[in-house]
Amino acid sequence: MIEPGTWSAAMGEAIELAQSPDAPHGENPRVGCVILDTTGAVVGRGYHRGAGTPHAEVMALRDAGERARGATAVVTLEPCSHTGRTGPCTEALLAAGVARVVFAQVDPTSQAGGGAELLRAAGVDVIGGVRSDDAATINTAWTFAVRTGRPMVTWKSAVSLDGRVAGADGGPTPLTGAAARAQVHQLRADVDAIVVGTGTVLIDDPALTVRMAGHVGTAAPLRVVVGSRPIPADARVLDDSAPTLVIDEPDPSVLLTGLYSRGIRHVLLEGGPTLAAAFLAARVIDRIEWYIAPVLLGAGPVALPGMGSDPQAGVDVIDVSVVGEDVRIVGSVRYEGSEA
Ligand code: AOF
Ligand code: ZN
Repeated sequence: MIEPGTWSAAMGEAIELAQSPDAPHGENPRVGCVILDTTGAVVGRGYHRGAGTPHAEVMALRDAGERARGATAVVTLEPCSHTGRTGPCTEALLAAGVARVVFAQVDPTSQAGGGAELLRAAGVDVIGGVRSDDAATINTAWTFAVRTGRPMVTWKSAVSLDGRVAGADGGPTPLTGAAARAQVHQLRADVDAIVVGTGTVLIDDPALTVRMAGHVGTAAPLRVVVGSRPIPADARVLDDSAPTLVIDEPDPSVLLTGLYSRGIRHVLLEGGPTLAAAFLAARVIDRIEWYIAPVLLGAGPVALPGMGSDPQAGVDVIDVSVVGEDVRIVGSVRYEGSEA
């Protein structure tokens, strides 16, 4: 007899597996699975390594082999019921003779959802919603994106105490310290695309790559340069260290829908003020991760140029921390007149 508490602990292990260093963010969710025999012992473990590779359930079933018969599969996401790049996990679980499926997050996609009902109809004991909040945090951006049909957008900016992003000449001004810069590389490593305007490329010439000691190389984020101004052929963003998309698309919503169809689920908006204003006006900035540097510039462009209207967004603060000498604010954006 397996005590219900066993599922919570096993789900904890499945959640850990889902976040393995070589489990990428991106088009597919991160998913972990463990198989427990009738005594509650773990006899199989698996996790998903990205689009096109076997799902977590299949990996765990392979690991368990014959021991999966009569066993309990504990998985962070409802097993899929569809044939996508791989076959349905519901079928794999049934074929292996699994007696019970315990899952956390309901599959929010219309293509793959409904696995729980299918398994129940086939006589499997199915229990959903176990540690679903914990499991959902593994795939916040993916879940948001599949629900809305566009990637989640996190706006990163670094400003002086007086809200400016550059000095009087508008040229590149290093504002934040080394600790904040290191965090930004971690942030880049966690997204699928980094978006800047042509102005940022012309002024700052950023490489927009992940440069981080010990970074386990999942796919480098796509670099996206938006705007109509030509950029020089020797711009660092055009080097061969990561793929780059240069696109003249003035409507942020259209841009984002296009990125979604390329498998992008989380976008990091890194600049500059003109592009940020366009995204804010289109109400597509979802999160902010801002750094405030302890310097008073006194002159120079501010993070958002005048938008000709009252403020239209509030920020629900999730976290405030001191990073080296800088202050970091993480929050989710709430638009006036929108629900929730
Ligand atoms: C995963 N990994 O471990 C599970 C997933 O294109 P496919 O065939 O890889 O299917 C992707 C969908 O399958 C995904 O959006 C999700 O709804 C479901 N479950 N996906 O990538 C997994 N269990
Ligand atoms: Zn599946």
